[in-house]
Amino acid sequence: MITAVAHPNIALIKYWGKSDEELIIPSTSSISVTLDAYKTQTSIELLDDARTDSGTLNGIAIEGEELSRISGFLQHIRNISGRSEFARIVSVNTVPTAAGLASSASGFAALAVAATQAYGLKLSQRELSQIARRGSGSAARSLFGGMAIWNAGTDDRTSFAEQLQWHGEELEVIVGVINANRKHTSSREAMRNTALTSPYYSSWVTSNSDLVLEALEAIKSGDLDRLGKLTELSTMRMHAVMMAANPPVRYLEPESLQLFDAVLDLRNLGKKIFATADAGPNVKMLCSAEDAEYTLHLLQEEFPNFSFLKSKVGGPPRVL
Ligand code: 2P0
Repeated sequence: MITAVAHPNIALIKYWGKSDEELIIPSTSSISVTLDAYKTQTSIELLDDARTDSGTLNGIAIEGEELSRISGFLQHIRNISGRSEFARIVSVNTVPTAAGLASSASGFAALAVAATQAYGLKLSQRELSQIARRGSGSAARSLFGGMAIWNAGTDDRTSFAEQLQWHGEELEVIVGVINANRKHTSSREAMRNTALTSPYYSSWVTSNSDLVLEALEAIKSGDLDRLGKLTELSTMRMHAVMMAANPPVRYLEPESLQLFDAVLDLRNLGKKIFATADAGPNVKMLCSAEDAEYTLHLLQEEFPNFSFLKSKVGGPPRVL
């Protein structure tokens, strides 16, 4: 039995839309930071006599569409390894599932690490990220600690994630949980709908690609102010393109916008803090470690009904 632990990541420059749904090739590159908080721990055991894959997630049997997705992912690994045993997996996810807190990123990153090892594959980080990508796009980025870029590429070989070196001050992330319920529309479905129906989709693709290049420069020069503002820009553009889809997709709630406003107020007080939100209402705030404790305290006072959690930047997955 092999057990691996992986962490979620939050997108600074977002991934939203695919150019190839089957291979999960995104229409733009994206950049993320891995969180230390939350984690997924997944164990896998290959069974000589099983006739299907099976498993549990947080103690509940994995069935239906979720099982087909996981089994399809394991089949891809079996095809590469030339082995045929089915597997049993036991996964415990401490990230609230499907609430826009990147549970599928840590989930498929942990499974990719555990399963490739169980099936005896020896892979480079790049190859591992290509495999994780096939489970869930954002999982490719969770194979790295700190910051990572997922290069969009155009095919299976050229679409992979790699490490980025941050040269600035120490960072932390504050997560503001407004609502940890399962989201109304999966990211996969929402991004498909956006690509097919949003009149702004092609502008999103070209403008977000420009933001990736600018963010790479900001990361290289350790410029938190620039990186944070680019993060907010990519966030708002992503939510705008999906709100213009038909039917519209809206993950942000009024409370999410209250937090965005509060972050702006904190910046006006001189604090280095920047807000982002993914496919859910919860708001993640990238901030300088120096300002984290104080800003967390102010946010907790202003919003006693939300729960806040402060996280350091996380490391790569590890095998236990
Ligand atoms: C991201 N999100 O860059 C963006 C921002 C949500 C908003 O990646 O279809 O679960 O499995 O590739 O990775 C969420 O989508 O989608 C996501 P699939 P995934 O983090």
